[in-house]
Amino acid sequence: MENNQTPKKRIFSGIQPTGNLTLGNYIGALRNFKLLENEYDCLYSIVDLHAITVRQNPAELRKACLRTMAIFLASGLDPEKNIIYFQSQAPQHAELGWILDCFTYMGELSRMTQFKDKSAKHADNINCGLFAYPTLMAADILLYMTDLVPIGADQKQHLELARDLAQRFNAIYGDVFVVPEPYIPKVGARVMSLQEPTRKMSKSDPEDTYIAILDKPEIIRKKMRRAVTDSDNMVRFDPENHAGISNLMSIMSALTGKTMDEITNEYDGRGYGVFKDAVADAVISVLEPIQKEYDRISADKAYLESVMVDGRERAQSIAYRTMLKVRKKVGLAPMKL
Ligand code: ATP
Ligand code: LTN
Repeated sequence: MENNQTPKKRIFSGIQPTGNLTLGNYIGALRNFKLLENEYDCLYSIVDLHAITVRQNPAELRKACLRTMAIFLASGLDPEKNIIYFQSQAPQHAELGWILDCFTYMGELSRMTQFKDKSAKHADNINCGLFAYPTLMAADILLYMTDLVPIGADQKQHLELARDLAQRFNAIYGDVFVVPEPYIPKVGARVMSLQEPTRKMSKSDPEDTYIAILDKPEIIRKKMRRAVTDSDNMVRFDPENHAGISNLMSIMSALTGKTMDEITNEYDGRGYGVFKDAVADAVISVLEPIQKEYDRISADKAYLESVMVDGRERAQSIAYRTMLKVRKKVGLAPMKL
């Protein structure tokens, strides 16, 4: 880089390798990653340490890790422009996570909506990792001196904690961490479940509630047709009172760029069947090319491995420098006397 250029801002985001990535993950996160790669210095992590906060089948998790990496690449992310890597392969995440735990109050973590939701869902396994999930997420972000964090609206509360922790740490030890800002898309920040449209679409919910990025066209059409809507056939955007149809409109708008008014003008009065088919067409035309790339990339193990090794080396070299600073500030035993 030439001296007269200001350095690019840094972006960090993570996706858990749990189950099948959904249309929600694509619209709320992945496709925005691609839009940012030229303007920013980006790290995108597959956060497998976060995934084990709920019980996982080891063989499934291993597969899901590789599948997620292949989907990142298939959706167009360039592994040279972006650092794409597995969280657990840069051990500094766990190290900083622990240190930040020592600066986080129980009360702060108890208020987290995701913790409340997930402990209700997994009542037999409310473990300390699930509770401390947000401090590990803060560590992910702060390790890389991140300026901006692209996330869906559901992660805003966690990002607030990362900001609070950065500020708290800096107030004690001087300027160590960059205080990160959220970067939430205007449309599609919260794609809702097809069956319970007042809840977010989530890859750990039952199959029929979400569209997976790898779902074949006939499955997408079937799931769309079964999506919950009202019984009056009106196509109007009113998420409070008509969550189902509004969700389908948001998906349509996010994928085609049409405004809600344009969608209403085009489809109102023509019946939900027609509209649902049109939404299915829009989804299929975005996902089909990604699926083709996915098939190609996931068959090329040598390529996947080279991305994995390169990603972790680049991530570790940044993380290592941050940890030297943090260790020194906190007063941990020096590596050299
Ligand atoms: P899980 O259901 O397994 O907890 P998830 O589907 O919420 O997972 P994550 O890996 O936690 O997926 O999220 C990855 C990214 O995708 C995050 O930035 C998150 O905000 C975004 N995201 C997840 N679900 C949606 C959704 N329904 N709409 C928009 N963005 C979403
Ligand atoms: N908690 C996020 C995934 C995640 C993340 C991150 C996102 C883990 N670490 C750092 C942004 C930045 C989720 O559940 N969606």
